[in-house]
Order: sequence, then structure tokens, then C-alpha cells
Amino acid sequence: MTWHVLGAGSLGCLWAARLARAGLPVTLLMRNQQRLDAYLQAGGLSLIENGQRSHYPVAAQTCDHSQPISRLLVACKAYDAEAAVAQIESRLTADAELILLQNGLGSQSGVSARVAPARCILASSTEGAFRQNDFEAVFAGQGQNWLGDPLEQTPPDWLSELAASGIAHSWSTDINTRLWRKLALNCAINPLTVLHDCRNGGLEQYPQQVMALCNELSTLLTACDQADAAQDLHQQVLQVIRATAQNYSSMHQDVSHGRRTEISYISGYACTAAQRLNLALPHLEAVHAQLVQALEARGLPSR
Ligand code: NAD
Ligand code: KPL
Repeated sequence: MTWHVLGAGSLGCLWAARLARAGLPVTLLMRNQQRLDAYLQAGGLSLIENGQRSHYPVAAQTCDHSQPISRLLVACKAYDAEAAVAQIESRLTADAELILLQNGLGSQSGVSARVAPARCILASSTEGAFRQNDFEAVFAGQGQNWLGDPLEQTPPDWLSELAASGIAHSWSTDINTRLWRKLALNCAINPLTVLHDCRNGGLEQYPQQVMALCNELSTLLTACDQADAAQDLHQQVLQVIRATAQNYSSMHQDVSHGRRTEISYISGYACTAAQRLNLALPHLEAVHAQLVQALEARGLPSR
């Protein structure tokens, strides 16, 4: 069964290279002929691991190709995922399975509703990759991929293909808890690193602000029936700040490179969820509003 990969960016190339290296059939889906031509010109994708570059001449086609798609890895940003999936929707087979790699929350429900009844497996990834050039990913941080399906606990049979490809993964029976927990971590850390223009470790200078956000996020998680995701949140946020002290958060990196952020799927999602429940979370709302202002001041999308 071919692994179709939609989104040939950092994570898409990282996954495609490892699957291809294991001898599995992989096809990249390009948004148009121009991108396909650029890819063909590059002669394939490159993965840089531990300073070593490997080249993989993975097959590619445009989204409007006619080949049916049974297994689709969606590796676009959260704000692009649904529109990208819409481009290939008519190609999905009746028993198609999708793996959604997007960070934050909100995009997964949009994609799932669009492709229903196709099975959507949600992922929460702590692997790190960045794009050096087009179709060239640097594997910057080993991590874990938690995969799960809130509607069906049976793991798919292709997990063995991930194992054969050396893709670290675990099947999770509580993927929503993991996604909410990661959302809360990202809400507590990422916007503040942008507002204070600092590495994650720089937040040790703002303990009251971090604590106030964690308290409100715990209230929100509990109100959203995610009490497990709220357990010891403040403690874990402090641990992550210390463990990643030298790193810039993904949102800080996006802003400093002049790229659109996933704000609507992180603090934006949390604020909307709070409003829906009539929960007043003044610190979270203030940080989100300041982030919106900071993005607009830089001419970046604030949604
Ligand atoms: P990226 O920007 O490097 O790659 C996204 C790719 O999708 C781009 O190549 C873009 O051109 C492509 N794309 C967008 N719309 C498309 C369309 N309509 N048709 C075809 N291709 C389209 O992003 P990334 O860093 O790989 O992140 C993907 C997701 O994974 C994000 O939600 C991110 O938060 C999450 N994530 C990334 C990392 C990481 O280390 N990069 C880690 C964990 C989670
Ligand atoms: O996931 C992260 C990110 O930068 O997006 C961490 C390291 C947890 C900071 O929120």
C-alpha cells in the first residue's frame, strides 16, 4: 500500500525519507505542476541526520493526479491542512486512512469532518525537523510520535511499517488527552517566548506569568473534560522550560523567520474554547491579544 504524503515540508520529508529507506512505496503530493517540476529538478528529497546527508528519489505527483489514495499522511501546517485535503478528497478510497500530524487543536476536526467516514488517526509528535532548502529536511531532534483514534481503539496494521522504518511511535488510547496536554504546554510557553523575545529558558524570568497561565489552562482543561491533561501542568511546563532552555519555541522561530504562526490552533483555540464555556481566563486572553498585536505589528497573519 502506497504512503501518500501531503505536505513535502520538514515533517513530510522526514517521514517520507524514512519510509522510503525501509523500501516502502511512498509518493509525495505536490500542490501544482510548478512545485512538481521544482521537485523533479531537485531529483528527490534529502534528509540530513547527524550531519550526514542522504538522498531519496521518492516518487511524486500533483494533487490532481488520478491514482486512488488509501493511506495519506497529512504533513501540512494546521492552517493549510483542510484546504490541502480538499484538493485530494475525490481520490480517497472508501477505506482510506489519514494520519494527521498537525500541532495544536482545531484542524483535526475540520479534516475529519471533511473526509468522514474515512478513518483519521491523530498524531502528537515531539520529533524535531526543519527545512534547510526546498525538499531538504534536517532531523534536529529525536522524539516520539503518539498516534491514536478517538473513535476506534484498534491500532491500524501498518504500525509495523513505522517500526520497520525506525519511526518512533506508540499507539495511544488517550490521544485527545495528549493533544490537549501538548496544547496547554504550547499555550503556556510559545506566546510568551514571542512576547518576551526569548529562548524557552528565558521564561524563568517570568515565573508569576507562567504560573497564572498554567492555573487558567488547568481550569480550561478540566472544564473541557480533560482533567487528566491538567494533572501537574505547571510542574511539567517548568520542566519543559528547563529541559529546552536553550531552544527557541516553534512559534518564536516562525515569527523570527517572518512565517505565519499556528496561533489559531494554539492560544486562539484555547480562548475560543473558554469563551464557549463562558469561562473568564484573563491572563490567557491578555497574552493571546498581545500576541495578535505583536504579529500584526510585524505584518504577519494574526489568525
Ligand atoms: P512545513 O511548513 O515545513 O511543511 C508544510 C508543507 O506543506 C510545505 O511544504 C507546504 O508547501 C505544504 N503544503 C501546504 N499546503 C499544501 C497544499 N495545498 N498541497 C500540497 N502541499 C501543501 O511544516 P512542518 O514543520 O513540517 O509542520 C507540519 C505540521 O507538523 C505543523 O502543524 C507543525 O506544527 C507540526 N509539527 C512540526 C514539527 C517540526 O519539527 N517541524 C514537530 C512537531 C509538530
Ligand atoms: O513544542 C514546543 C514548541 O516549541 O512548539 C515546546 C518545546 C514544548 C515549547 O512549547
